[in-house]
Amino acid sequence: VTTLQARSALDAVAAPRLLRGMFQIRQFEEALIELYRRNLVPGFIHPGIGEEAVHVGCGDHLHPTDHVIASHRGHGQALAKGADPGRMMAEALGRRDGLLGGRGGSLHVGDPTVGCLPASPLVGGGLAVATGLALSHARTGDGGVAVCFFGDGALNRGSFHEAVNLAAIWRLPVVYVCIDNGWAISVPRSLSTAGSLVDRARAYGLPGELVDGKDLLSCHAAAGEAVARARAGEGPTVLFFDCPRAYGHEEGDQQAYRDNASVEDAVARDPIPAAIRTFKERGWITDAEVTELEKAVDQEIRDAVAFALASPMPEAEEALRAVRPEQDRVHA
Ligand SMILES: Cc1ncc(C[n+]2csc(CCOP(=O)(O)OP(=O)(O)O)c2C)c(N)n1
Ligand SMILES: [Mg+2]
Repeated sequence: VTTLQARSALDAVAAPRLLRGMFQIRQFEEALIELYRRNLVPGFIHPGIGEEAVHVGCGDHLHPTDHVIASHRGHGQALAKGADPGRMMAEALGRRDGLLGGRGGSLHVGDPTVGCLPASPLVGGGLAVATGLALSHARTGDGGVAVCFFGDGALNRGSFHEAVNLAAIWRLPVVYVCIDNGWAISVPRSLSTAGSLVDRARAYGLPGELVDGKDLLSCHAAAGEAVARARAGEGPTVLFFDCPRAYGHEEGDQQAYRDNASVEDAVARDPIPAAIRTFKERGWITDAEVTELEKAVDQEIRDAVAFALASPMPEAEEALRAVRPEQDRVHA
């Protein structure tokens, strides 16, 4: 795992913005977990607690016209791309004012208006879509970039190899972001994935890097270089973020398959206090400013929850809208 602090371009101006982003994601998910425990959330939720540094480290380099394909652990990925927390909370609750009208729920959060497309229900399903988006950016020459988030569980699907190979041949403007949390539900990576992760990128002639996914400066540096490379027409990068899973696979997962020490180690490597420590050491932020940021985000998330709870359930006939093109339904 490489620490890339020396390569980081973060400074006193950017630091509070990124810290705010991490607070927003953490508080959003904590509020969502609370609503879930009150039985207000249909389906399952997959919190990404402990992955916030990767989300904001990547999102910070993207323009609204760039694209992100979220994974099933995608709340933070979408928020870091600019999704509105209130409409996202409403989406997770299946409400009418949700980002996708309540059709997608937590598993499929996304906001096409800010370039964030929702997760595929298939692990690894976003890889081909992101590659297609990158092809479209390359064809139109608009300078746009696609970023694809996926977990270590997707590394052995054919879609990973097919997508990365084609993107390498065509030098597409895409960044593949593997968040390696060490697990695919209850299967540890050591039982599913052979060989070195970074070698997988090298096999396709691409730069690949294993980055400390709990260190905001490293995440921001690695993502910045990969996005710049893609934007400059120099082709794809595969980034592997080492990010031990600090939470269950889904809310309610007791993790009986895992020893407590590994959970405790992952929880102890919390990226948020670590970033605050670094920022304070460098004189980029004061305790008072941290408290201010946290308070502002707390209010934002309270408002998001209130907005979501006030939103009605969609009408039944809405369920089939946008499932197929309109003419399909006419001729069906
Ligand atoms: C093709 C496919 N196989 C199995 C599943 C069931 N499934 C949902 S999440 C998951 C684990 C994914 O692990 P990983 O990609 O590492 O992401 P993480 O959950 O660790 O963030 C599995 C196996 C699925 N959704 N799609
Ligand atoms: Mg995983």
